[in-house]
Amino acid sequence: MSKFDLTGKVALITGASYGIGFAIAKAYAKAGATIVFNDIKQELVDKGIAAYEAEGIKAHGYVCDVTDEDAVNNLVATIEKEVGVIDILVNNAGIIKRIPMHEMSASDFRQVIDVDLNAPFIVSKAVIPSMIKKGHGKIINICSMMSELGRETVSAYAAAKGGLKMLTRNIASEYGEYNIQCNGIGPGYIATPQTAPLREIQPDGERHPFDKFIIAKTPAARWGTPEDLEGPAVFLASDASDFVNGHILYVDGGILAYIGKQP
Ligand code: NAP
Ligand code: GCO
Repeated sequence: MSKFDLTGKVALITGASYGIGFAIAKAYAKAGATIVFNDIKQELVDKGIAAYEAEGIKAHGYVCDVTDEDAVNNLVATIEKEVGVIDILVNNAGIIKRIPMHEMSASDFRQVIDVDLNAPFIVSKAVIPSMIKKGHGKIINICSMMSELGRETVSAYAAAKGGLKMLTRNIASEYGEYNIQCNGIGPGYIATPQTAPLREIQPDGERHPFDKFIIAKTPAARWGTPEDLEGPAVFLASDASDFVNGHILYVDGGILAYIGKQP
């Protein structure tokens, strides 16, 4: 069997009704995995199930707010009963609030940290005991370029994603001996609903200034698509990465390596 085959594996991808999580789940299904996902609202879970069905995928969808520890523990117990022990966890659910730090409320800051950092801790903690019993596991945290770099208005998000990079390394350090590999994927700028405001066509018909900026800063000279993340995600979920641990795989078109094109 190919080292990239996920047949027989149960994969939980959080916040995967659409966007990056949906693309990763599709790729896992194509590689043979059973797909489980959650979202906050039933209507989104229903929409997600329909979207997976349209791709020929029978996904298991559950309503769960990943910041709610009791709800997450119940979710994992329900999945283990109804689907099977989780072999692959992708901590994908995330939010961003673009507010200048001096104008950002502490509650807004805390909300971003809660979803983007505390929740990956909560969900990882919930799945690790069964992974230890089973003798293997894959945890993939969706980090960001902001795990490495900052920019105006994203202080909470960068702090969370920087913390998620180190949580990834710590899970790798603490659970590697149980044959659990924990790695991160650091997407660059990907065209999803989360970045739609940065790509809006301006009233004068021009591209958004930030859109032009990112194109000039990216050697690939384009925004990434969720599909660009499929191969890296399958690699990190498969036997092919059994000796890769604590690594953040940046899928960014080269932006982190590049000073940017002279205007
Ligand atoms: P997105 O389009 O905003 O989707 C985020 C998903 O997470 C949505 O389904 C959302 O559900 C769900 N979610 C949010 N809070 C949740 C909670 N408390 N409990 C459960 N689900 C929750 O984002 P995306 O662009 O696909 O990004 C997915 C991940 O990649 C995020 O962690 C993001 O930080 C990261 N990332 C994105 C980019 C990019 O350029 N797009 C780059 C680097 C990293 P609702 O619709 O109900 O809110
Ligand atoms: C922003 C963007 C970024 C991307 C991504 C980059 O406002 O700068 O939303 O944060 O989402 O995280 O890797």
